[in-house]
Amino acid sequence: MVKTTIAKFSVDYLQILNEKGTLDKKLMPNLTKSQIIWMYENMILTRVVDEKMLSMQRQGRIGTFAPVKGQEACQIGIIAALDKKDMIFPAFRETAAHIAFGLPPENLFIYYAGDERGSKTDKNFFPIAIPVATQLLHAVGYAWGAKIKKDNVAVVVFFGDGATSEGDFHEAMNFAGVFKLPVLFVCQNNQYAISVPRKLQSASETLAQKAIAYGFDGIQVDGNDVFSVYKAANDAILNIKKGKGPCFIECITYRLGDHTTSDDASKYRSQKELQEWMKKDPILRLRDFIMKNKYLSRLDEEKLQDKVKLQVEDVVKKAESIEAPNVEDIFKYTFKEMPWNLKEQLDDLRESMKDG
Ligand SMILES: Cc1ncc(C[n+]2csc(CCOP(=O)(O)OP(=O)(O)O)c2C)c(N)n1
Repeated sequence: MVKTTIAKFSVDYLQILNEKGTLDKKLMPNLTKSQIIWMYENMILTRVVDEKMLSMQRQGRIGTFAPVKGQEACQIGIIAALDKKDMIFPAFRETAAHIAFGLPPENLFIYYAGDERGSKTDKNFFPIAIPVATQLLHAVGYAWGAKIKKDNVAVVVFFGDGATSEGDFHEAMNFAGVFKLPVLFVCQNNQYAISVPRKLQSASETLAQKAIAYGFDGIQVDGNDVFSVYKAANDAILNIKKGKGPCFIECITYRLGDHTTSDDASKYRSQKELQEWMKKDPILRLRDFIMKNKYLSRLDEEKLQDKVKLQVEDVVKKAESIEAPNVEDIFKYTFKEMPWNLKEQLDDLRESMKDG
């Protein structure tokens, strides 16, 4: 009998600015002061939008909403490494990615108020995907098309730790690996899929290692350190654009808020655990770095916070001032030709609206 090791694998973990504020200068990517301030501004803008959404949901002005608090660095670090020609496939918690990629923030308020027009954009950003992991197949299909057309773009797909248990995830990873597709898989491991903790999601030591089984690289990064996320994304995007195939980034992070506005995370997470992660808040970490390096004075930073708050008030005004959508839209866009039963219901609706 012959027994030899035919393959060995390892998974790297990347952290550049740690929770104590110590910077690993050797690993620090080349970022200008204005790029770092751009990251910070987008992070605080996202935080204010998130808080506003929560209060508006409680007032009945928008519907169910999934807060992103705590995950801003995972998304903004990725977006910072992209080009406008690249294509993004979000899940339902990608508020930071939406804002940083330059989509109007008011679209989010419009969408969450139940108006599909909030999904319309001329940017390369797919509509929000509520069914878990479906967007991975859309992304891979798009990437396959891009490869056939020889478009030099990267396709980025965001998803959570829970999505890695879906068949769609494995099918997407397999096709991406086999056809060496230009896809960056961004798994935001925020430790929970609603109430299911990460350790019950998968027996794998890391989620990043799942990429290895499909024939490409996976790396784990500190998802609350925007510099680590940016560096991993930038390296991956360079390789993707050289035609080297897909990459998987597992961002270790934490959802500081509830799963959605219909959830109460205190039922399944301890206050102590939450407090520990609050200390690792990605915004606090970047703010400390910015202040320590005197990129902004205390006054400039306060002014920036005020500017962002006013901006969000304007955004909400804009979102709430658009004309209501046509009720008849409910009946359109699902079938090429409207079936008889929908036609009947549409006629009933028209009649009832005539009555007043
Ligand atoms: C196919 C499908 N199954 C179940 C659900 C209900 N659901 C919504 S979010 C969620 C958990 C998702 O967890 P994860 O992928 O880790 O993302 P996170 O919510 O943590 O961002 C579930 C089960 C759904 N939306 N789609």
